[in-house]
Amino acid sequence: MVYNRIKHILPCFHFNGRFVSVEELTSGNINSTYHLTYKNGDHTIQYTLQHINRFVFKQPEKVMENIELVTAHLYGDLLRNGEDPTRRVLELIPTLNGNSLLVDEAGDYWRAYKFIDNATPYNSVIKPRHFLEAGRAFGEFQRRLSTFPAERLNETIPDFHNTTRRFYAFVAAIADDRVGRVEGLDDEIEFFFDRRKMMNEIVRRLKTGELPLRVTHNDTKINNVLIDDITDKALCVIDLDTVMPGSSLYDYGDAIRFGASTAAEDEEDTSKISLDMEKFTLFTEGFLAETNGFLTENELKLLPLGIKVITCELAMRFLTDYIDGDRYFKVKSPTHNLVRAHAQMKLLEDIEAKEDEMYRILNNLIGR
Ligand code: ADP
Ligand code: GN1
Ligand code: MG
Repeated sequence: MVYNRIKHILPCFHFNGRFVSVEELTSGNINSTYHLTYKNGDHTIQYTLQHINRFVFKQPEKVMENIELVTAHLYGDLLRNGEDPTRRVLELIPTLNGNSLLVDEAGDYWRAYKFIDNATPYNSVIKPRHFLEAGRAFGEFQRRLSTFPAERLNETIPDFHNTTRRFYAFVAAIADDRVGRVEGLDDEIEFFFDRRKMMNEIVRRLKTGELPLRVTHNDTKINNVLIDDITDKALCVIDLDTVMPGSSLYDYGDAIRFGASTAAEDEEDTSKISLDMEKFTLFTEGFLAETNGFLTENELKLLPLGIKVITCELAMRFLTDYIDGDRYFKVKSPTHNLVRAHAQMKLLEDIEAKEDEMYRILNNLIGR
């Protein structure tokens, strides 16, 4: 029962009122999230309680430090610009000791936020307008954080989007073959070896300074934006665990990879998977509306490279985890990571085929 997993945690946070119910939210691949409902008289108050995955986040204190800094900056920036921060920024709930992080007796790490209600994190684009809004939201996130010094943030997962390092990890997993899954994967392995040079294209430009290091979200799936149920406008960017110094190309690219695909990230029937160019255009419009003023010319003109590199990176991460015995991503079956890898490989092939068209559309939008 879900309640039994969290009941020892509830008295440790400043939750207001009487506990009523808990529901597990299962959309994420890493942490466990619980939606809590409390009542104070007639007043209903909701929270999210999250159990932090220690295999992925080795130093949860550093993750929370980043989240505290970033949410405070976003809150201040909204106020400074005369905007109401209510429901626009994640709000941490402190523990009774006044910390943002709780360590329980088993050594597990927990944190809680105020739940933003009457808003939906979509797993796929149902109304096209939502994707334009998502583009705007992730662009706005970068714009507001462009005045935050990136060096003040901890690198909570070192080399998170260092695709070149990810390739080395992939090669090491093949060599280890921990669970005997490498046999029969020749085509998949060749697929990534063939793209080895392309994978280095963003890392190389970050090193030469051709692309700047920025404060980025690093996990820009559309379900990490809450859309207001009444106005259909983007309200708040959530899931701030991976906010770190990074490249704007990855944030832009990952959002398109996930949201502009015609099928789910783990679709088994790869014939259903392609890149929807209308959705690509919508997101790009929203993103540019917020970022055209401050992204450098290099960043703007290279945005589609982000889509290609991040899709390749994630496909390879899924295959690496499959070879490694499913230690990183939550899986629903022993082949789930392989299915995910195949889906992202198919999407990448379609992205490669549409590359020229993407640059053409982007250039038109930039020039408008
Ligand atoms: P994960 O890393 O597992 O994706 P998220 O932080 O995105 O974790 O949270 C998982 C889900 O919990 C989200 O998709 C959303 O449905 C819900 N959620 C998380 N925080 C909030 C919040 N403050 N308000 C409303 N819903 C939230
Ligand atoms: C993980 O937890 P979630 O679902 O938001 C992963 C991302 C991947 C994503 C793929 C910390 O994100 O990098 O792109 O799965 N997060 C981490 O769905 O590795
Ligand atoms: Mg999420």
